[in-house]
Amino acid sequence: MQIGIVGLPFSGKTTFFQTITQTHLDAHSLQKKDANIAVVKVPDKRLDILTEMFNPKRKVNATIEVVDIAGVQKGDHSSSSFNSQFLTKVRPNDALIHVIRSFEDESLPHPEGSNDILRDFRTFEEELLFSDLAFCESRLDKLEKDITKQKTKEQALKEKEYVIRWNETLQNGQMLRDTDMSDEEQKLIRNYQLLSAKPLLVAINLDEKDIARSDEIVKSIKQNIKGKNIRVEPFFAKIEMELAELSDEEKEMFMEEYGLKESALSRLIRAAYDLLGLQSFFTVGEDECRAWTIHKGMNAQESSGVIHTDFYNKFIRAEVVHYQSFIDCGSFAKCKEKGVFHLEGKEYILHDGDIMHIRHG
Ligand SMILES: Nc1nc2c(ncn2[C@@H]2O[C@H](COP(=O)(O)OP(=O)(O)O)[C@@H](O)[C@H]2O)c(=O)[nH]1
Ligand SMILES: [Mg+2]
Repeated sequence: MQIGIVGLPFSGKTTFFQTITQTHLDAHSLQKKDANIAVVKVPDKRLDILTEMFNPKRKVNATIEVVDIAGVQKGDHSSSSFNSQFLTKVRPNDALIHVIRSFEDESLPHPEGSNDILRDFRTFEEELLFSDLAFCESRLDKLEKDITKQKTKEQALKEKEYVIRWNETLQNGQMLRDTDMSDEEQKLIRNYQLLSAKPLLVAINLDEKDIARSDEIVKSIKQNIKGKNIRVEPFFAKIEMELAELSDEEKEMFMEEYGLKESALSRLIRAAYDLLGLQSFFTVGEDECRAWTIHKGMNAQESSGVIHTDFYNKFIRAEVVHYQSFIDCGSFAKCKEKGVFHLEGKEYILHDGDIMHIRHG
């Protein structure tokens, strides 16, 4: 799973990227690290608590890949200003984070001359839409040709129906991420890497002087930015940058002073994870406490395959207890006594936060 950070120059993308890679970098992935791509840990308080209880040798968070993508220039309303180099980097991502600048700095002028969150949001949305429209048009040409050939006719006719519908949606100014789609259609759209279909997290980089007003600002923005696979989250790049330099103890004091409950970066990463339709289940023990990433709706057998293909192939049963029930009971023994521990077959659909032990052959 990979998330691309996009937005206008000087909006705070690289600052955001650097702070998350400093504070949430996965120790296992240090070797992989290069300037623009990093494997980032998905923070999870539940895993922290399980780790405290089991005191294992290792704690392994779920991870997600984040890419810092430069290269959108000033919005040009007449035609697409996404160049091919930019598109090549954006297309493979499963979701996008659009960083929008809302901080003031005279020494660093906004490329459009002033801050305007909704204008920047809409300009970028238009670009995504234009890019997808261009794709649909050229795809339709190609499909028309395929329809004339016996070998490709059947598949092309089926696909054409989809592409015509996407084209209409886009012509109406609607993003593909807002529409209902069958599984087959979603798969096709992912293969084509259409941009307006990707889940979008709008990350507003607020000015630190707006900290007291941040709820109010975000509330009004949210009234204008709505949709199925879109979310708006504020953050303060400058404050996060300062936080990243501090020890844990200093961090706590600093956050209290600003009235912050949680690092915004943790919140943003979790929001992106959720937006991607992902969730976690846990495995626990003396060796390791670990959060595993699965898609919502996956069953016990599919989920066990995320750990190891052998577990998938030789799956017998899963012993499952939900995190909250486990915490309420305090131990596995107590869970068994209270009957909250349950034995499940391969069809069992996992819940976010299930603790699972797999029995296999
Ligand atoms: N004052 C202020 N400066 C910021 C903030 N976020 C980023 N900057 C500065 O703005 C400049 C551009 O940020 P950068 O993250 O490189 O933007 P990018 O072009 O989107 O990657 C850098 O000098 C940052 O230190 C912020 O919230 N407040
Ligand atoms: Mg940058």
